[in-house]
Amino acid sequence: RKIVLATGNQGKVSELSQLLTPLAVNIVPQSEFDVPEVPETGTTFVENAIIKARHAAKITGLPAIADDSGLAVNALGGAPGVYSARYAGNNATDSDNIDKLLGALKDIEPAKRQARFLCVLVYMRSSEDPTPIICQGEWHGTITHERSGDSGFGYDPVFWVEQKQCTSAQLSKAQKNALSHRGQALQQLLVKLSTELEH
Ligand code: ITT
Repeated sequence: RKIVLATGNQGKVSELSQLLTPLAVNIVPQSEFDVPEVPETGTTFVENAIIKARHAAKITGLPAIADDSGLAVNALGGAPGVYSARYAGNNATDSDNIDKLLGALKDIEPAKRQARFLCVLVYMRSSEDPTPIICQGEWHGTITHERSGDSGFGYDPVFWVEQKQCTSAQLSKAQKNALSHRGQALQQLLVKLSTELEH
């Protein structure tokens, strides 16, 4: 049995693959198929995850899992939110986005730099699935003034994890998955999928 992982983000593929190994299915990254990018026109993580999962399921004819996620910063009224990947523009790199974020928070004192990562995972059995499985996770932290660490992806180098006294880019993949928004959503999805795939 095969499920396509509907993401073009290698950081997500790496984290998701690690936790999905217990499932008795073959998780195939979207890069192994010809899946063109689809415009993420939704205004919520749920809408965008459904758009991506439906698109991949339609093109491959396989069930699909998609991840829509982002960073919501309190002092910025929840921005960049669903626009996290394109915060500094359409072709922005992770580093451009971090520069923009640190600039926007330049004058914000340490006690007011709270943020959270959000993740929605969607599983669609087919492109027409009327009851997709939807799981969510949330991870609280604060935004540092400088980058530290080189693991992970996206905003990890500036996301301070109080419990570990380091940024999320200084955690191993397993440590990050045990705490993160994506890890939490994935734990829930794993429970639901393992029951469903037994039948
Ligand atoms: P796909 O749509 O192909 O999955 P994407 O990177 O465009 O890849 P999103 O639209 O969901 O995905 O954007 C998510 C962005 O949020 C991502 O590019 C990072 O900048 C940020 N982000 C999400 N999860 C993160 C994490 O665990 N660590 C750091 N940054 C994260």
